[in-house]
Amino acid sequence: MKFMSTTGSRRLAPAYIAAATGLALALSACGGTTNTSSTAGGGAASSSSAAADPNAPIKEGLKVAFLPKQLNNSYFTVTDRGGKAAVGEYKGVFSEVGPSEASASSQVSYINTLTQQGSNVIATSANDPKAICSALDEARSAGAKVVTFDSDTDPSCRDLYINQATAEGIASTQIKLISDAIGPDGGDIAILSATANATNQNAWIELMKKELQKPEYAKLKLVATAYGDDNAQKSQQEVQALLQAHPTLKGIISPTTVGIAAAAQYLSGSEYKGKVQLTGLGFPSQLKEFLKNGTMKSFALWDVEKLGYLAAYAGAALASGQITGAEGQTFKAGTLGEFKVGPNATVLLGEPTVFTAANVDKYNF
Ligand code: RAM
Repeated sequence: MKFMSTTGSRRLAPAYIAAATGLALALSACGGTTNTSSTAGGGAASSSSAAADPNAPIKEGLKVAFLPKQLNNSYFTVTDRGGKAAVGEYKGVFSEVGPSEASASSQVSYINTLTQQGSNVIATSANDPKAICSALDEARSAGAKVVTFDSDTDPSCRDLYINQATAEGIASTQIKLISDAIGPDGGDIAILSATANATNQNAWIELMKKELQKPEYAKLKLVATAYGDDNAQKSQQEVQALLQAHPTLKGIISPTTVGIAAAAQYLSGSEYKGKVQLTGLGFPSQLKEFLKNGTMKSFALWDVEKLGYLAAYAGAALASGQITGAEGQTFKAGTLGEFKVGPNATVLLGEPTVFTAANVDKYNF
């Protein structure tokens, strides 16, 4: 898979992320308003073959629903906060629904309900590439536009995928970080992932395996992949099991905000602190103490709030006829500016940022 930036030369570095929390400013206008969108529905949404009109105004009163992998995961609290801010800006009606655990088909019943309620936009991070496809097909037949963000479905099941950063960049960054943390002697490493079906984590794992084949990583050996299901307790149990089963383990990569926080917590209070390295994808606010107490040296993430904000604007652009999802079309995402649709109906947010003890205090998400 290849993802392309809209804004080609747009290089989004730490400063870009630093502005993230500014979005919170826009929160007040949204959500609670019972600005019911009785007319915003089916009309434009069902005109699948209509040409895109980049100058079409965003319709008022669009019903925009965010359906995360699971509700009790702070990653999605932040994406959905960004989504809510965007929906408030364009005077839509925001809602958030979702399961309490991230199993493959746990989102299906929520999609069905949203379809019945006449949602105009469903923005979802998929727990499985296929399990929600027929429910999404029904939603689209009923006139909804479907935007995936964070974790994609099969591309045929949605109108657009908002990618947080290229999968290749996310994978190579994590391998580089674990390699640097362990040092030139290398050794055995393991991955602590989220759920076994997650499209995003599985894509990154495949690309990390590919990256490990490069000569510079010849001394790193991936010995196991475990799944903590984005559940803190299970993630910690999996870390313990990895350490017991692989006494030679030198490092763990956890490409999930839930997994990495649980692993850091466990390692920090154990004999392995500073001996078994840990990196992956996590929130600066949750992990800074572990950078400072010697449990971790670095980790990465992207601007989570802006991911939700962009997804909400992309959904509105689709539902208002500004774009249809064809490559090369452009739309404006509020304060983030203009984005272009890349290949495979994908829009790219930016690039991952690496956090270390030296820069982590600059970030407050
Ligand atoms: C977890 C989820 C999410 C992933 C982040 C990095 O919160 O699994 O899908 O993108 O981690």
